[in-house]
Amino acid sequence: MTKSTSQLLPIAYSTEVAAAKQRGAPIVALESTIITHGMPYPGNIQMAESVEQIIRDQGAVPATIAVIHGTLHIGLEKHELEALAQTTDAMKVSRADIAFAIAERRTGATTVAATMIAAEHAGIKVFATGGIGGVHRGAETSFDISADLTELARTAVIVVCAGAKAILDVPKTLEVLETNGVPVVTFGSTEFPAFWSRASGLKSPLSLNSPAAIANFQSTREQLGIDGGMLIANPVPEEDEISSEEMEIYITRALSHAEEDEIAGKAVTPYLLSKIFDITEGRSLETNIALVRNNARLAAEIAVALA
Ligand code: PSU
Ligand code: MN
Repeated sequence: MTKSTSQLLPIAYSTEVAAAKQRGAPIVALESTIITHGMPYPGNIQMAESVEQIIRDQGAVPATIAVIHGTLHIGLEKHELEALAQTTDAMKVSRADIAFAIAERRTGATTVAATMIAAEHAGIKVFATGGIGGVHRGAETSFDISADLTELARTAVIVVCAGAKAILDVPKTLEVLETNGVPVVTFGSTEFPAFWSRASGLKSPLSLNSPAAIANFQSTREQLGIDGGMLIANPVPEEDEISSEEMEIYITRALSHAEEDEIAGKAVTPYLLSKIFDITEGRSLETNIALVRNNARLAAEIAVALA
């Protein structure tokens, strides 16, 4: 195993990613908060490994990103991925704290925002995840708006997700993205998807039907000198979805638990995901895994089209 470590920043590329960079092969970034804070073990490692394989099968190279004992990893070796999946005390690092985790030699899993920062630093243009953070319900009093949204506005990475989770205020999430000039493109549909469900009842601001068209749109933005990223929403496959009517019942229940337990800040998203997992007896996790796999496939196709 050869690792290249830069003198300035403790950064390590996996063998596979280092080789891909050298030959200019397409690379797809993957986040790690979904592994440590989004899913229980061992479902999380099964998801992470199968998602990496899907990217390889499409002719691209996966780069799961995390901070391990203060080193920023761009791509994880198999044993590192397995160890991270079993870590119970990893920090959840976003823009505010990714440098803190490195400076203080900590282990941290990167959110969408922090993964975008690391991907751009490593020259990776496409990133696949499950769902992005957004404007939380009740944000008018809590001010809880994910740093993922402002990151999309400033960092030039294409993020492929399954929409915004219905635990959020989805209309307000779309408003904030629009204010920040982030293109929101739904793949193959005119309706913006809601993570576990294909329907949100909201029209997608933009729609495109092929990876080549998405790559061409991004190239055109670059030619115009427009910086920042874009959000690709990829609806969960029909056979894996849970309808929005059914999800709303579970979400309402999870939200009332969160209120009783006075959950706030960074803990909100992981808390709601695990409550919904319990309420649906694991069915939400199956849908979550299916949609991440679906997003990895599309992200790899976009990365290949860009290369
Ligand atoms: N989507 C998932 N599971 C997750 C997340 C998203 O299916 O765990 C994580 C992502 O890392 C996202 C983060 O960036 O939740 C958003 O957290 P917050 O709302 O605290 O910004
Ligand atoms: Mn938040």
